[in-house]
Amino acid sequence: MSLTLSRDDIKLLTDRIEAAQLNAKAIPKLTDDYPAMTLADGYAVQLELRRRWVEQGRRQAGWKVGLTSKAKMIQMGVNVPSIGFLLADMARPENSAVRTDDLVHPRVECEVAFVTKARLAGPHCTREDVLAATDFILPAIEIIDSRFAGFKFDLQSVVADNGSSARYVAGGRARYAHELDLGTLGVVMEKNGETVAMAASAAVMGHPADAIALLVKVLDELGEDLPAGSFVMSGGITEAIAVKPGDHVIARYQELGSVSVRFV
Ligand code: OOG
Ligand code: MG
Repeated sequence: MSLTLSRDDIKLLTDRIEAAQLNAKAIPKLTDDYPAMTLADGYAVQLELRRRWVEQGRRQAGWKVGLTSKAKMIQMGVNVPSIGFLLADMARPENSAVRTDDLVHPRVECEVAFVTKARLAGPHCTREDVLAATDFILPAIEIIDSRFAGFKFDLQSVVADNGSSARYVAGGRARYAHELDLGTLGVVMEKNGETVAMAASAAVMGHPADAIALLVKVLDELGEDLPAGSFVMSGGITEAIAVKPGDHVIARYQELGSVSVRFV
């Protein structure tokens, strides 16, 4: 797929996304003004956003894969996975109070996170390659926040918006991948003491390591690799749940303990 946007358009759309993120103010999806935008254009905007922020001194911690489960695809009406980058300053401590006044309309997701110990690269990365390069697994909660009005978008727009990345909380109990059956881990999400979603990790492409393999293939298409020491989230297992100030969320994972977060 090729670029339809000029360098100037890419800069202009990156300005829009950057301002929406920094001011926590929703904007129309980018394809309203640029209907011919392609997936490659979306990644060009995401790359420009990453380049600017890294240049400003923000550090990349890893990546996230999104729209990897049926539940998420159905919820968002997009059926192709996307990737986004994670900055170190988007991380929040477990059980901390996460502000919502700097977010547009936050939602939470339960995800299996991987921390890598070897570089992964190339167009043929497999589940086995991912597991061999995995240092350990952590349970995580991702706090996504689309910058598009009504949390409505298409694939090109959400990719430009860095896959709705906003905050993330890792915690629980770290485990070696070989100690787990990563395809069958159950997770229950509770909000304010009530169960709001539940599923098993197989919901993520059959096995969450397959989502990491997909990430490596997308990175390869973008001319990049996944360095050792990366923190990678494999995608929401259930649909995402909206949160507001005062809410308390806990994700209870089989074998991995639990992760919690509060919103203020
Ligand atoms: C896009 C990001 C999806 C996931 O885990 O599926 C995502 C969105 O739904 O806003 O992070
Ligand atoms: Mg996610």
